[in-house]
Amino acid sequence: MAYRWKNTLTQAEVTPEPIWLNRRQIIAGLTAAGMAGAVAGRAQAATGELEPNSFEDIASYNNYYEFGTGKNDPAANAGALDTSDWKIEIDGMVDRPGSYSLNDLTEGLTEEERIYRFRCVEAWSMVVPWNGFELADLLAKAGVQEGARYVAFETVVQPENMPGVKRNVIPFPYVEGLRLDEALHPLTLMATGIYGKPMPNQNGAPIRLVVPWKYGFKSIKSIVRISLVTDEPPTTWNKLNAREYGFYSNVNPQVSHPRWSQASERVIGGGLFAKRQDTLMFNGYEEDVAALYDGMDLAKNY
Ligand SMILES: Nc1nc2c(c(=O)[nH]1)N[C@H]1C(S)=C(S)[C@@H](COP(=O)(O)O)O[C@H]1N2
Ligand SMILES: [Mo]
Repeated sequence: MAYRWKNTLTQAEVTPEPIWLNRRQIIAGLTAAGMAGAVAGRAQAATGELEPNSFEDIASYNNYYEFGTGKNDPAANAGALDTSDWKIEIDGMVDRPGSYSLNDLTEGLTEEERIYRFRCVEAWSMVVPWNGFELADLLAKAGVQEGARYVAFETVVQPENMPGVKRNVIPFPYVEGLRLDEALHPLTLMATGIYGKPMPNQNGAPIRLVVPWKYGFKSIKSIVRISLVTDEPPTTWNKLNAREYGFYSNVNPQVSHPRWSQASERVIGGGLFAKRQDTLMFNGYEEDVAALYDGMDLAKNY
């Protein structure tokens, strides 16, 4: 896999506005592939004026409960994660089910970098330069069968390597899910690295989901199973507290968490100059994803 990478995007490097408007005007006429590119490009342009967080920020302030509940626990403990000979089971309603190595899985797929906003339900945020490929491409390889409506994901469990699993801090394996159309959206990424480097263990090595318009807990780490299913799959935080964590969990500044407001977020990094900023509808990806939820009551389907 080849990837291209630039550490930072300056204002001059993002598409100049007049050209950009032009692309948006012709978007209706694009093919599916062209559309995916345009959406990704727009996401890039939308975050292009933002400075990605440092590698150190991204790899040292984490949520990965298998390695402990503290923000520093994953960086301290995830060195023990065994990522050798990684296999992902693809099962359910697919034409080509099986146990795939990472190489088998990613062969022929285009790896790119995507600079995305990342917003945790706990009301902090970062900007992360991910490397990865579109989940849609992987699902196309597996061959999604008619009747599949949801995609379920599962994280590895290695009790001997995972202090949080040993102590049962929450039920494991960690599981997550997306509606099929969310899974197929061009913004939905299977990430294998950050800053052009292999994914740090604490960020979900060797491969994790990234769904930038949803709260961070939807972006499940260290995936070992992907299942195409008919019914809405159980998801870890929803099982733990359905009133606080819904299946959709789209970033929405107007829908408060029962215990705190989601209207603004603490920006990680900057040390003494840490600041708060307003949270954006769908985390800034409204233009690209709002149509997925046309006619849905977003306060009910939180
Ligand atoms: N398996 C697993 N995946 C997980 C989590 C977890 O505890 N276990 N935490 C989630 C939460 S709450 C967030 S905010 C993000 C954090 O990702 P990061 O540490 O790369 O910033 O991972 C998500 N994926
Ligand atoms: Mo989170």
